[in-house]
Amino acid sequence: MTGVRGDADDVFSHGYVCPKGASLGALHHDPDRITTPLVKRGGAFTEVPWDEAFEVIDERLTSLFAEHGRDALAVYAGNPAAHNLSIALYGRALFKAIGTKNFYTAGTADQIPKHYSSGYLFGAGFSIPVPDLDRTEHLLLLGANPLVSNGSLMTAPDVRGRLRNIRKRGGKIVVVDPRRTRTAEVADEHHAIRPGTDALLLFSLVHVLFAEQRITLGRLTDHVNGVEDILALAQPFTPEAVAPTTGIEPGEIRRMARELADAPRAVVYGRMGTTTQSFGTLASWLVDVLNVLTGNLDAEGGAMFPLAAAGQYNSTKGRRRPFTSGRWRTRVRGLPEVFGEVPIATLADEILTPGSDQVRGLFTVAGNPCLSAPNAGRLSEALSQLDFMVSFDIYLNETTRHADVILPGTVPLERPHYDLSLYQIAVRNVANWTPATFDTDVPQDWRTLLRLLGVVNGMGPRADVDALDGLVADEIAGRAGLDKAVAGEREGPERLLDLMLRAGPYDLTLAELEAAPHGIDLGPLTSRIPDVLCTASGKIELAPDAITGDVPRLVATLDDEVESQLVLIGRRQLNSNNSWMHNVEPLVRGSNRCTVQVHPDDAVRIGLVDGGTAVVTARTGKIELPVEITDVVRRGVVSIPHGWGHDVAGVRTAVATAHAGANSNLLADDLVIDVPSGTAVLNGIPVELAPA
Ligand SMILES: Nc1nc2c(c(=O)[nH]1)N[C@H]1C(S)=C(S)[C@@H](COP(=O)(O)OP(=O)(O)OC[C@H]3O[C@@H](n4cnc5c(=O)[nH]c(N)nc54)[C@H](O)[C@@H]3O)O[C@H]1N2
Ligand SMILES: Nc1nc2c(c(=O)[nH]1)N[C@H]1C(S)=C(S)[C@@H](COP(=O)(O)OP(=O)(O)OC[C@H]3O[C@@H](n4cnc5c(=O)[nH]c(N)nc54)[C@H](O)[C@@H]3O)O[C@H]1N2
Ligand SMILES: [Mo]
Repeated sequence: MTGVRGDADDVFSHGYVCPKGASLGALHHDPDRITTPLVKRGGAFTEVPWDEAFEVIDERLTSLFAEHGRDALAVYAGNPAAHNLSIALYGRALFKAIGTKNFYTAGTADQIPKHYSSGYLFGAGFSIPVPDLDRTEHLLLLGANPLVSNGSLMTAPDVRGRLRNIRKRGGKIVVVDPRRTRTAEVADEHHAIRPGTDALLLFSLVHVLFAEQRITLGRLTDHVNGVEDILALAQPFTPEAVAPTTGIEPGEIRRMARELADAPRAVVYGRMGTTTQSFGTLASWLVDVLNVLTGNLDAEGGAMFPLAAAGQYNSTKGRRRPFTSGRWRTRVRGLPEVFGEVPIATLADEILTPGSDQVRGLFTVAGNPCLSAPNAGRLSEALSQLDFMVSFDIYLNETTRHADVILPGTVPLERPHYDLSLYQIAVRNVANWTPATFDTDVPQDWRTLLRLLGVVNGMGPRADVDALDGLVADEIAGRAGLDKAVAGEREGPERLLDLMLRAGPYDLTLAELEAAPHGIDLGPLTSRIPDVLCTASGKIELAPDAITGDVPRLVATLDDEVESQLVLIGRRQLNSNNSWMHNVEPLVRGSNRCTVQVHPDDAVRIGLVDGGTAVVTARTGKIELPVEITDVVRRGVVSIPHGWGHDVAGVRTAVATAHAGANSNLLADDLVIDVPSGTAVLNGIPVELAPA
């Protein structure tokens, strides 16, 4: 292996590659990676053959189910699970077979409010309109830092180039963020909003549009219900009313609204900073309310619905069930299911609170909630009390150290790749298949997952994986009205993807993708309304009760005294990917450091010095870390990146441990959530700072 480079001929990236992509080789060769199953005996892990690992799992899971039922096993699927074809396809089958109500994912510490609002507005949780970056002339971006994150719920390689082109076309970029991020630095305008107040700002923009008669539904006119309701709901949110809380002047708010309305092609886009905050659902919803009211939804240069080549619910033929949530609730806190997932903010409650249906076992799949979930200290304590835990992962880390069995997964270069989820939110319709680069002794992930499926289906530790694979393929083929035989000799995810491509809107086959190693360009985004809508009415439901029911909670914040309390926000780093790439040496050099950024005025008041150490305290915990004094953060706001805090006992990540940092999620409060969706609030956490 000599190196990883971008592919200049790629139809989408044109050769752009981020530092983490460039480090896939180093990840592949990481000596700390787990490649043999580990079983914990007498408190220590030993390497065992695969058969033995499955025997242990079979014995322990079978008795757990027999004694306590299926809900006693919780599942947590992390972020990499969403970008792994085997896990996306076979994980789904496995989780369904487990049949637990306690299904958790990283999504409830991330984007679930957007699925929730899209679900109710457009009828499907994955009908998320994305900014048509390549044609827009006005981008209002809130709580996102695509220059570092490379775009999220907006798949767009080389965001920097695409944003530069907006300005070259004479367009404008406006960033709303409590931090002056890299994205803010390349924008025309930056508004340092007070954390957690975006819904107020967005509602005020709506208010101004109505007050100044700037609503233009255009071709959406016949496809929208509820516009009158929005007019009524927006009444309290005058620019004057929201200015003290948001920290943005009324004149500025009016100007922002006018420029948004006047731009020929404009789009509002919000991400992490708007979802993982107290009003995540309302902010996510209002982003699209603005896109609708300005006539920019489903229009070129506005917010458009991608048409992916495979696996997209809103382009499935036949009957589509409108989105709903809250079909079940969690036992302890009564939090709603969304998308079949329940909030990670309450997993510790379910483990630690005695009673029937108590969670006693856990299966983690490519997740590290001991660093990524709120009140991570309590969660870690809870995991140590489980009867049984299995992790499917590539490292022995902060979370998997609690497991009884760790099953190793492949790393990206050892498996083929087609990103089912990212293409559903891409700024251009493309399809690209990447075969595996290396052979490996680690079984392909789908084989491991099917073996687990055999265990949970009571077929023992040596189920016939190929027979199970045939059944999964039958189901996918059946749903698409195909016979699995059309996929020929293929097996595993290749067969499933081939079937899904054939059933998709472009009638592609995997063979066609294989013949196009640089990808297939399916063209710019196109208008999809009304076909894309899956609501019962067949229209956009602009003011559904499931969302507007939370407006009174927002109205109440208008009377809040603007507090002088410091609040904590996060910070993504170019060389990090959440928690797990810190064991890759080239990525933890230099600027990639876990510091608390403090505004100079706050530093003086508190008595902090640059390079000194601060103690940061919140309701749930306390951490110590180096101080970085900088005016990139707003006064009253401090920023700490998440995914650090590797200095715990029993991990096998030498590089990460040597660059440990502190775990910011010891400070995030599990009791503070976005109410409609139950999503964790990871931004705007009240904290105290003091010199160490
Ligand atoms: N305070 C704060 N907290 C946050 C966030 C924040 O901004 N601030 N961001 C949130 C967001 S957006 C997310 S998505 C979550 C992420 O939350 P998680 O998904 O829980 O955390 P990751 O750090 O992505 O952990 C990924 C795990 O998968 C393993 N892994 C990596 N690659 C593979 C693979 O190919 N196969 C297998 N089997 N395992 C693999 C890693 O070893 C690691 O254990 O964190 C959330 N937490
Ligand atoms: N390099 C790198 N890239 C990544 C990741 C990574 O860890 N590292 N993680 C990946 C993952 S899992 C995800 S989900 C995406 C996330 O992608 P993004 O959402 O684009 O990335 P973030 O840096 O989390 O951006 C959130 C921004 O919100 C701001 N913010 C905080 N609170 C508020 C608020 O109340 N209001 C407003 N308006 N802004 C606020 C923060 O200052 C921050 O700039 O990135 C992905 N890409
Ligand atoms: Mo994420």
